[in-house]
Amino acid sequence: MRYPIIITLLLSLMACGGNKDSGEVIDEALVKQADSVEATVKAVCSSCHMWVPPDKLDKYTWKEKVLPVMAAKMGIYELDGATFYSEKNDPKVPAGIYPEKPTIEPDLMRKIINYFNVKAPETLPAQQRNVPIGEETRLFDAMIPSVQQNGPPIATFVKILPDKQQIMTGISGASNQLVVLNKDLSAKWIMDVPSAPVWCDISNANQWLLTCMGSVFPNNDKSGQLLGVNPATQKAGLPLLDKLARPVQAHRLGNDYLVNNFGHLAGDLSVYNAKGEVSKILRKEPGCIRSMLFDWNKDGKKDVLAMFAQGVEGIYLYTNKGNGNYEERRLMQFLPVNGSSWFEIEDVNKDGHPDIVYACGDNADYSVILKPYHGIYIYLNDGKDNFRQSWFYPINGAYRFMLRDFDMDGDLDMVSISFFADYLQQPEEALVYFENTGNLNFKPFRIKGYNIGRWLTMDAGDVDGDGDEDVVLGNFSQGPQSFMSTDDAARFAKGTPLIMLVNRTK
Ligand SMILES: [Ca+2]
Ligand SMILES: [Ca+2]
Ligand SMILES: [Ca+2]
Ligand SMILES: [Ca+2]
Repeated sequence: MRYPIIITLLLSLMACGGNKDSGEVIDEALVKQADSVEATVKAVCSSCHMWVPPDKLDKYTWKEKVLPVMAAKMGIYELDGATFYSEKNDPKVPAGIYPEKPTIEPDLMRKIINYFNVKAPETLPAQQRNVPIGEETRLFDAMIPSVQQNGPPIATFVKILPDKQQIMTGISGASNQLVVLNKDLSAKWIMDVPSAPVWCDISNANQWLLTCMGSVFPNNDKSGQLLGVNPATQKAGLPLLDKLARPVQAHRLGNDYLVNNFGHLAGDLSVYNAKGEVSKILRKEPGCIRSMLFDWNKDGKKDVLAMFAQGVEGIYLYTNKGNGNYEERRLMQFLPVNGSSWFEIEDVNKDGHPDIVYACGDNADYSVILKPYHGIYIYLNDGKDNFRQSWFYPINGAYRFMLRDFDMDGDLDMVSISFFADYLQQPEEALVYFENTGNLNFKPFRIKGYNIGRWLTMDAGDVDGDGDEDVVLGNFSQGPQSFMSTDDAARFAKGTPLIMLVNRTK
């Protein structure tokens, strides 16, 4: 995730440097030095991204994982005998990512390293949950398909087609396929596609837009495609767009296409015309994990909302000014250690102003540790697009959620999944049902099936046509095996590519 985001883990393994001493006594002179350079350190770090207070990561992670990568981004590839990992020799990395010469003095880099070493805690505090994940909900039954993927399941997306009572899923691995299932989870049709299918826009029933990511695992290739799939013939012609940088979503925008080129070190959110040419770059930044069309200012024209999740993390509004012009405004900004993973726009408190529900939990980059600030947040809009946190529930590795009135009592409930759950200590956080109990409070329940797959993708909709909202989950059994046992990993790899949570309300 970022399976898009997923898998930058390789990088973190390669960062190298000193030893892993903990509990070392810090010299008073070093403490003084840290105090004296604080303003400078803030200025250096803030020149590229939102300032991350030292208490957001532990000492070891700062020193051995994050700061070496940051040093390389500032043109410092070696320091005092340590070599810092970079991708500067990859010819596909665009110019300007890695400076030829250091942009700061090596001695300042030493001071930055000392600053975080002095200020950061030995370990992060534990997660604070006011309400534990309670008993198992009786709202859902889990249904498992009879047909299974050859080899470990790698479901790259799931999508419910409620009008047809069908489910679409993407399969990656030895082959890449788009699979359409009937509501009993039997296969209806299967189509080979050139690379991992990760998103499908079905707004035009005669030509679905299928985003194929190229390389799921992080690299600087441009090998993704946008396919036009005819569901009647179950075929796609030549790609509508080709050589895309790890696209993770595309939406139909009139005759144009809005594409999240998630990329890796480089990427963008761009509009392409019908000829396949870029007609507008909305933001030239990698990490656009989620975009949506939404009429934010209620003028009848669809605006674009987009979340970036790599280095610079935030949610941006692109107000549609007509004639293909958009005006950018940042709605929210998040710490680059958050690992932003998903957001939805809902008027949660029904005051007429769209609110933001947000998840963060990607944990495959440079700081693979459990983070007490991972979880799901509700930010209420004051009517002037200022957002105030009104609710937070911590979930390690929170990856996605769907807001629906699952119990049909008139208010929005939520089902969430986590891809980097603390599988060893509290595996039930990988799949949670939050029942809305009023006044913006939610009661968490475990859901049967939380531990039979590694849930990366989900969708909600009425699959079986009985009037209530069902949920489909996709198992991406590969990827970094952090926070899990070998038994867990083996169980996910032997599991089913997807399950359906059949809503029992009706
Ligand atoms: Ca609008
Ligand atoms: Ca609201
Ligand atoms: Ca409800
Ligand atoms: Ca249903």
